[in-house]
Amino acid sequence: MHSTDRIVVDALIVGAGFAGMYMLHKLRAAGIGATVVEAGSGVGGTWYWNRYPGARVDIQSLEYSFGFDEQLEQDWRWSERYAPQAELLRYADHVADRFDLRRDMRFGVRVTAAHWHEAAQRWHVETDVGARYDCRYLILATGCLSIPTDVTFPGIEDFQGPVYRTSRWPHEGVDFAGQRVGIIGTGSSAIQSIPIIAGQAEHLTVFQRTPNYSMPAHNGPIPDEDFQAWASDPRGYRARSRDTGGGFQNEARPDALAMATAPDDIRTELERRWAWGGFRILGAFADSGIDPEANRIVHDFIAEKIRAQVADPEVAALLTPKDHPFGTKRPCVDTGYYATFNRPNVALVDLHAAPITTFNAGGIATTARQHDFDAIVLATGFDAMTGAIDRIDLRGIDGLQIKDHWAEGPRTYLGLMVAGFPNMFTITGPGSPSVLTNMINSIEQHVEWIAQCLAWLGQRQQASIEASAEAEADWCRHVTEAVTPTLLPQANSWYMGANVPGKPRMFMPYAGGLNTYTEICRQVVAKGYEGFVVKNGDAVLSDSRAFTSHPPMPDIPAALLPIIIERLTAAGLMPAAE
Ligand code: N01
Repeated sequence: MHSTDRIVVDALIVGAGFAGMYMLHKLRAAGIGATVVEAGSGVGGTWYWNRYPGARVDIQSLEYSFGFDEQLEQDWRWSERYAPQAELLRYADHVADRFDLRRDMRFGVRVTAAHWHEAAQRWHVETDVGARYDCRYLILATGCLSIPTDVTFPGIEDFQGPVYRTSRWPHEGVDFAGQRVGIIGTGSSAIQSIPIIAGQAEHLTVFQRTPNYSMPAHNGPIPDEDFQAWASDPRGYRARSRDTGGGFQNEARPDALAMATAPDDIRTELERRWAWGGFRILGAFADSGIDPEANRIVHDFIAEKIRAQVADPEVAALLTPKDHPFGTKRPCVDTGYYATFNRPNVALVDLHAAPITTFNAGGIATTARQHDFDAIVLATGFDAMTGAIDRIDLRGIDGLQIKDHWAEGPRTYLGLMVAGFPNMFTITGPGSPSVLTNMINSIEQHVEWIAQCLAWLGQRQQASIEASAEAEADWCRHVTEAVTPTLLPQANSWYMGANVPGKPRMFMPYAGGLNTYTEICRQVVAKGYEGFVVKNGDAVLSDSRAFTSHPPMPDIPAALLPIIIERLTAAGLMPAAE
């Protein structure tokens, strides 16, 4: 590698989604030169790629938007409670224009390799278009759900019609009018697109392996009361959103237990939340995420709602989740999903009863029969959280490869840095609350932390920072501690890496909540970047290896303590009682 033909920048940001956009804005404000490289031809990340019919946000738009600029917040008006993809992309474009971000962005550029050069204390970065960069800081804003899984099927190349992936949807759109369409998958992408495709196509066949829980969005214009709650005090509203576990307002009740509530009161509460829509039902009872019996109560309520929406009891039974507790896979939010199965032009195929054997020229053969199609849609998910990072040939100190460092699952400190990879930051990386939260609030918190850190390093003669191996190990243990008391590890979810064959099983996001996490990050800084080693060449400026900023034990209702203690003990995270 010849460093002379490299483009020299202070910071290279990979990805022009909301994370990369705000990171660039923030670094500019701090006087740090930054360039963004982006594989797509425009900004927007998730909302650039996922253009499938029905794609929309499932956190209320009032909360799923940037809060860093008061005027931006005042000037932008969302048309609907849950904005559709096209509007979210317009918003991303608007932000890029408003802050003149594109002049430091390079589109159609995918990073292929990044190697740390210890002597120079810099990253050398290669791209698929030949451009090479030499940067002090490498910031991976590559997204948690940006790389589709490699799912394929025998004979797929023999199918004579088009095969679309929801996450790589043609920009010109697809017209399914008069067509027989098959869709594989029943996750959020499928659940959003199925009602729309069913309305266009002559016939739609849904291939389902695992049914998911879905709650109604009740989408429409933003209700006056919601808008007023926001407009009367946008700053306070945002602060309240960020001061929650999920980064959005959910009326969570940490003291309310389904197991201690009378059945009529449970129903009243669940009905009220179902009528409100979206994720609100998740906040109803503190024990539903921990106690299987409490979870069953919510499950039974949703199962009843599915039966009420689906005319055929057999189809309703097939659509009802059986293999995982409510909330342990990411629940979906839909508009008319279950009722779509009442349409005469929609059929549901249970892949457990009749698995796919092969694709062929006409369509898809299962063990039961042949299904002929004009087009097939794969809504088969993502190599979540690590996929985009794993695909870069990333090498840290002494050539340490990220895929070796992560051979048993992704290890990070705070989801922000990786031991052995100095000056490399991940925005909403594994080990941070990320996908368990309102992403935009998590992104803002990470970007602000990183910008503050780089400004701090700049004041120390451009020092380098690296997570210590001890702090990383400690943080990984804490990530496990945070999730072990819950039911979350019980599902074969993409949170666990379970949807990618061969991927190590490890619960990747931090389940301790965004508010708790934000406070931990604040304390780490207040203690002089504890857990990080800060160097200038060979001179060590600070070296506080341990991570001690553990959050205090949350106030847990006493009734839940036995289950929590049992799980922590079984996982070896707590000594067994004598
Ligand atoms: O992917 P998924 P997604 N044969 O992994 C099935 C976010 N998101 O793109 O569960 C047959 O959830 C698979 O079946 P199974 C959100 O965080 C948000 O829908 O493995 N089926 C499953 O049904 C979401 O959770 C929004 O048995 C196969 C489906 O494909 C995340 O993205 C919208 C198969 C994949 O579901 C991922 O959602 C969309 C095979 N070989 C997405 N392989 C918003 O609303 C996989 N499947 C903001």
